[in-house]
This record gives sequence, C-alpha cells and structure tokens, in this order.
Amino acid sequence: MTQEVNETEEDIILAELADDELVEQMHDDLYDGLADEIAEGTQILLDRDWGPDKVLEKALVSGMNIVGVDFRDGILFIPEVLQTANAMKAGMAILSPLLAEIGAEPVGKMVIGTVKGDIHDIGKNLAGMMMEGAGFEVIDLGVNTLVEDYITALNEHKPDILGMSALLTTTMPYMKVVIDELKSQGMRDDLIVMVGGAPLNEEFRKAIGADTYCRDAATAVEVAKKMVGERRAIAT
Ligand code: B1M
Repeated sequence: MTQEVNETEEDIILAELADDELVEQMHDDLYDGLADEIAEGTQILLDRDWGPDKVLEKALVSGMNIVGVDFRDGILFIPEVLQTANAMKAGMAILSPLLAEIGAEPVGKMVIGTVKGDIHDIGKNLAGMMMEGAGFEVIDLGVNTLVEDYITALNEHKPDILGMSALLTTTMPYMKVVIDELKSQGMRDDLIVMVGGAPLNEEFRKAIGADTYCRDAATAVEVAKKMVGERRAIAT
C-alpha cells in the first residue's frame, strides 16, 4: 500500500520575514482563516513601527479584497469566508483601540439588521463581516429588528448605510415599512438603503424604494465602497 507521506511543511517564523514577505504571508493566512497567525503578524508589524491604519490597509483589508473576489467568483464558499472573517476579527481586535486613538476614519459606517419577524442571520452576519473586513464600521442590530430600533440606531450612529436583510417572503415587505418611516421622519435622503436576502431581487428593490439590492456579501462591499465614495465626493 502506498502511503502518501505529507511532509510537514517547514514552519514559517513570521517574525523572521521581511515586511513585504510578512504582508504576503498574512494575505495567505487570512485566506486560510488562521486567526492566531493574523494576530501575531498584526502585532509584529505594529512592533516594527507600522501605524495601525497602515497594517489595516496593507495587511488586512487588501487580504480581504482577495477573499471577496474569490467568494464572488465561486472559488471560496461560505464556511471558508466565515473563517477568514474570524481571522480578520483577530487582527481587528488588536487594531481597533489603536485606530480609535489616532482617530482613523472608517471607510464608512453601516447599521445592519434582519427585519422584524425574521431570525435568519447567517447572510446578514456574512455581509456585516465582509463590510468590516473592507474597513467599514458596522453596527449590527441582530435579528427581528423593529422599525423603531432601526430609527433609534440611525439617530444614534448616523451611518452612511442602512442595511436590511430578509430571508422570508413574508418578512421582506417589512423593508418598505422601514423605508416609509424614514421618509415620514425626513431621514430617507441622508442614507444609502441597501437590502439583501435570498428571496429579494432588483424589481423588489425598485418597488420598495431602496437604493441598492446586493445578491451577495462581496457585492455588498463593492457597491458600498462605490456609493459611499460618491456620496462623500458630492458632500465635499
Ligand atoms: Co429558514 N427558511 N426558516 N431557517 N432557512 C429558508 C429561508 C427557506 C427558503 C427554506 C425552504 O423552505 N426552502 C424558507 C423560506 C421560504 C419562503 O419564505 N418562501 C424558510 C422557512 C420557511 C423557515 C421557517 C418559517 C421554518 C419554520 O419554522 N416552519 C423558520 C422561520 C423563522 C423566522 O425567521 N421567523 C425558519 C427557520 C430557520 C432556522 C432557524 C432553522 C435557520 C436559520 C438559522 C440562522 O440564520 N441563524 C434556517 C435556515 C438555515 C434556512 C436556510 C436553509 C439557509 C439560509 C441561509 O443561512 N443561507 C434557507 C434555505 C436556503 O436559503 N437554502 C431557509 C446562507 C446565507 C449565506 O444566505 O442569507 O441568502 P443568505 O445570504 C446571502 C445573500 O442573500 C446576501 O449575502 C449572502 C451571501 O453572501 N445577503 C445580503 C443576505 N443579507 C444581505 C444583506 C445585505 C447584502 C447582502 O445588505 C444589507
């Protein structure tokens, strides 16, 4: 019987790598969802006097961009992407307090929640994590979110984007309830309203008056970056 001997890969000592090699290795580790390695690499770069914003951009966000593209193209699947998001979080846990200290601006801010009556949260969590991976601040309201909870969070956090998720044909119409309430409170034009979830489509988006329907989390990131960029360009 031939036994395939899988020679143990030579351990890579992250601390011995030059900066550019380490960043490349971190992209690989992020792709493979290795949280401990990402935390270690993040700390090494900080110890080498990299600013937290530079570590975030060069090592983590650009690594997540690769993940986003491969997820969109069907090369990576949901469990793998959830692992990469977990690894990203390990790096973010170290960077977040440091970014707050230097007052680094997030790419944008998003309030997200699954609508009233709906407890499906896997897609919503994925979208939220991918957005965080792209440098957005994400305020997650969880599931079964009532219109008044969205409004309270919007007033408190003043996000660029309101994201709503629904997985049931019976709960998706609630998105219109929220949008109508935004209109009646004069808040609608201050926000990009993004909707997502398996039963939705572009026709439904138009019917309820949302700004964008995103069929998956990777698209949500691409669209969010573009729309927030355009919005900020107009504002300045
Ligand atoms: Co439910 N369920 N479920 N369920 N469930 C569906 C949705 C269903 C299609 C199954 C079926 O019958 N074939 C069906 C809906 C039918 C319909 O409405 N026409 C259904 C039903 C009926 C129900 C219950 C009513 C069952 C019952 O109790 N009789 C009940 C409802 C509970 C409630 O919400 N009140 C129910 C309960 C559950 C569980 C609790 C058991 C569990 C949810 C666990 C959880 O989420 N924590 C569950 C699950 C897992 C599913 C299926 C199997 C998988 C959903 C999922 O997580 N998909 C689902 C069948 C299916 O879809 N194959 C089903 C993976 C996820 C990554 O995809 O959420 O679409 P998705 O997210 C995608 C995109 O849509 C997009 O990005 C993600 C991919 O990148 N996206 C966004 C999503 N939100 C976004 C937001 C954005 C942008 C993109 O910006 C804001």
